[in-house]
Amino acid sequence: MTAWEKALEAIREAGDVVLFLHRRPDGDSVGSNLAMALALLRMGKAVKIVSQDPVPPYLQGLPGADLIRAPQGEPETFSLALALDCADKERTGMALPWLEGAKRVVNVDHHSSNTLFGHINVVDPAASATGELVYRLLTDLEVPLDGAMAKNLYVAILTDTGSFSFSNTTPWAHRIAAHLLEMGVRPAEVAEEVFGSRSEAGLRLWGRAIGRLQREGEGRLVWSYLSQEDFQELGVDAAEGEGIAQELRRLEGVEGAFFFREEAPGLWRVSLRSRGLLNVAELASLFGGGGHPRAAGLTWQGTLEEGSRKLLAEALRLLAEVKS
Ligand SMILES: [Mn+2]
Repeated sequence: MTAWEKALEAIREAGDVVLFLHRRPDGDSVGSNLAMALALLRMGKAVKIVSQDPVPPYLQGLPGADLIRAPQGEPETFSLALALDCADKERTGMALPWLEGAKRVVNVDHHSSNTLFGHINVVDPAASATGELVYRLLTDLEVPLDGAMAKNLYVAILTDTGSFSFSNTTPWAHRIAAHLLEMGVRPAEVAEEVFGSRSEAGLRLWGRAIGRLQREGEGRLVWSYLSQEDFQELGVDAAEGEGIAQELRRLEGVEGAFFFREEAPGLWRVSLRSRGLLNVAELASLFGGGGHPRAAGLTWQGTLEEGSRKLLAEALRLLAEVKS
């Protein structure tokens, strides 16, 4: 039996299932889990979704979002823990005891860095989003898709592919999206709901990061930062800083973009983005980080001055190697 068949069997057999949003949940995490939860309910199972962090406002309107609970009190025991879009089990945060207490753990994900922490692991890095894997699971489970499930799956794929613009956008992502539109998903409405509105404080936060951008290496590198003070003064949480590195990367003539976000005093989370020439996965690995060639991340402990200086120097060195 393949892992895929074992996963199908484990889902069919379980009477009660616990699902998990990963920390700082994104559209793929929320959409995949809600679609799966609604399908499991349809199959007559008891379902709970636990999440350490709240669902960000732009995803709170998704059908089924009211099923999501904080992992409070004694962890309950479930016959099946189904982890979706979690590269490692620690991504479940404070909900981890709920996963570890389950009789069986099925791990479904598309991150190539997945640690295969489940009893059954279905990891497909070729999938554009975990939502794509959930779509295929529901098809094989013969659960009739309804409009609510379709919308959740669409949001999962839409957000993880950067609105069908990232290099993970495959013919399959489009084929599935086409089917979801046939199920009644209205793309203009979904885009308006998910991307259409943002808080003034969030926009001002972006203004700060963009206002202080700096360029190096004849403009081929760009970087900026937000300190803890910035987030505190504007009263916004870290999620509002998502996407800034990607925005910086759009700047004309830029090969690499780096965005430093201070997570704790002197502890910086750094997002690295490349237009293709600079391998940011390689760059990040020099600092103990990792990721994909065009999108990677690392953690820097120390001053911003030293961190940015070292990162830019290594980036310039890698770029010089590419040229020669
Ligand atoms: Mn994902």
